[in-house]
Amino acid sequence: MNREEALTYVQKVLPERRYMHTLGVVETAKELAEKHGANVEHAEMAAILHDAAKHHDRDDMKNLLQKEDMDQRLMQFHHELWHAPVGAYLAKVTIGIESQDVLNAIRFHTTGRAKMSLLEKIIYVADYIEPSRKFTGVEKVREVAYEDIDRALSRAVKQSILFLIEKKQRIFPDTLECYNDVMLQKE
Ligand code: DGI
Ligand code: FE
Ligand code: FE
Ligand code: FE
Repeated sequence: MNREEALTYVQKVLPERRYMHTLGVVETAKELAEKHGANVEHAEMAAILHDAAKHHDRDDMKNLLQKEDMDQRLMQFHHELWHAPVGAYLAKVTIGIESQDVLNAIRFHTTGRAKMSLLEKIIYVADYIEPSRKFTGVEKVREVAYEDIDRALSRAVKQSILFLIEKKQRIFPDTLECYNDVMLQKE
């Protein structure tokens, strides 16, 4: 599928609000990719598809997680985390995306991970700062995203973990490994 077809696909499977969020991530990811010298077409495709599985049937996601040999630790964590790897699966199988970097950017957009590629960082940060995001601390990440993607990632990951602790949610190992990795660089 080309970008138009991929957009039509996600428009069909997502409610209006989530589709608007997706369009915000697309614009932000393209700007960040241009600014930081990443592949703009890859950034656009990953952004279009990043939340493709957000409203996928929960039982079906559970089946796919088992059948398709995804990270089995996900089963013990909040189902909110499942849409990222299932989205990568749909991008590969249904949409026909071949770039492993694009598939990884979708797969790790929720938790992050250690040693993220530039494209993975861009999608993670764009998802966090796109124009319709209003939560506390978003400005702190927006401020630096166009100058220093690593600092933006580091701020976003820190704030996400603090938010999860406040909500008494468990933290997935990839999220913690992402935090430990970004803390190697100085704020
Ligand atoms: O799909 P979006 O709403 O655009 O954003 P997202 O995919 O980045 O995050 C979805 C939710 O996942 C968000 O409320 C935070 C949550 N999340 C991220 N990392 C973890 C997590 N939830 C748990 N329980 N554990 C994590 O490590
Ligand atoms: Fe998401
Ligand atoms: Fe996110
Ligand atoms: Fe999103």
